[in-house]
Amino acid sequence: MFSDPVQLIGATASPYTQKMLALLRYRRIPYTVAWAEPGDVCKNLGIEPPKPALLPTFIAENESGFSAVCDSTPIIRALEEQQSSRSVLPSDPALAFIDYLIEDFADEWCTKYMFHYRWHFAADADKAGTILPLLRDTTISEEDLAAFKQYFTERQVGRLFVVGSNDVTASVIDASYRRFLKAMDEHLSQQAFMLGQRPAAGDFGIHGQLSQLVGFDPTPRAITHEVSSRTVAWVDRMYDLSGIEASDADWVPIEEQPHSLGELLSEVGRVYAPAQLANAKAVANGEREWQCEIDGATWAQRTFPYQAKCLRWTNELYQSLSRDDAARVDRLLEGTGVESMLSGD
Ligand SMILES: N[C@@H](CCC(=O)N[C@@H](CS)C(=O)NCC(=O)O)C(=O)O
Repeated sequence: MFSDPVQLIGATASPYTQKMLALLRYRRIPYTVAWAEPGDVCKNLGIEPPKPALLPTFIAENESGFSAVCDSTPIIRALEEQQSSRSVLPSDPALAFIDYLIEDFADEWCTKYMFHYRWHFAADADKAGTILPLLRDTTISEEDLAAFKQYFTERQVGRLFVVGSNDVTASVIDASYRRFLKAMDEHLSQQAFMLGQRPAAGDFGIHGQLSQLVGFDPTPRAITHEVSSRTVAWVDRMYDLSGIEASDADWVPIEEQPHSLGELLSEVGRVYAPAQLANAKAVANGEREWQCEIDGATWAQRTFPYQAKCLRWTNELYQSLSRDDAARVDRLLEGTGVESMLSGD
C-alpha cells in the first residue's frame, strides 16, 4: 500500500523516475517526489533502503510501518490494485501481453540506447558529468563539482561494457535506435499511443527512456530530431496526460492495430530477443558474461539475473493466456522474431 500522496525518491535525469512521474500524472494519483538519495531518505524515516537502492524508490506503508521498494514494473501493478480508474493495463489479455512486451523492451533494451549515448561520446559524457552532480545540489563549490564530475564520469564510462556498449556494438546500438525511431514515427502517424488512443504501461516505459534521449543528452537529441519529429512531440506530451479522458473504446483491438506496430515489434525480435535468450542461458549455466550475434555483430556483456527474471515473467504471462488469446498474440508476432522468446509450456 502506498501512502497518500504517494512518496517517491528519484532524479530528473533518471529514465525510470520520469516513467513513473508521467504515469502518476496520467493516473491522477497525487504524489510527492524528493530529488534525493534513497539511502538518505530511508535513514530519516528509520527504514532499510532497498537492495539495490535504485531510482525511483517508493515508500510503502503497511500495519508494521514504512518500507522502501524499487522496480517500476511491479510497482505499476501494485498501484493498479490501489486505484483502478485510468488503468494503464489494457482490458483485453492479448493486448495486455503486447503492452507488457513493449514495457519490458523499453526498460531493458531502450535503456541501452540511453546509457550508451550518455557516456560513449565525449560531448554527452561532459554534459552528464557536469549536470548530474548539480541535480543533486546546485550549491556545491566548483571544487566539489569538479571532483564529483570526475568520479561520476569514470564510474559510468567504466560501466558501459557491462551493458554491452563498446566500440564494436556502438554501430549496432545506433542502427537499432534509428530503426526504432523510424518505427515510432510511422506508428505515431497512425495513432496517439502504442496501443490506441490512450497510453498503456509500455508508453510510459518508452517515454521514460526517451525523456533522456530527447531531453537531456545532446547526441541522441540531434538524432531524434533528425529521424522523427513526431517522437519529439510525443515525448513532450507524455509528460503530462492528466487531461486525457480515457474509455475502454480507446484501446484499438489487436486485430485492428496498424501495420506499424508490427515494425516496432520486429525491432524487439531483431535485437532484444537474441540478447534475452543468450542472457538467460548464461544465468542457467552460471556464467558471468555472455556473447551472441546481434544484427551481424558480436555482442558481449555481463550476465544479468534480473533480465532472466524478466524473460520468465514474460513467458509466465504468455502461458497464462487462453488458447484463443495466445493465438491472437501469435498472429501479431508472426515473423517479428519475438516468437523465439516465447515458449508454450
Ligand atoms: N528495473 C528498475 C530499474 C531502475 C534503475 O535501474 N534505475 C537506475 C537509475 S535510472 C539506477 O538507480 N541505477 C543505479 C545507479 O545508478 O547506481 C525499475 O524499473 O525501476
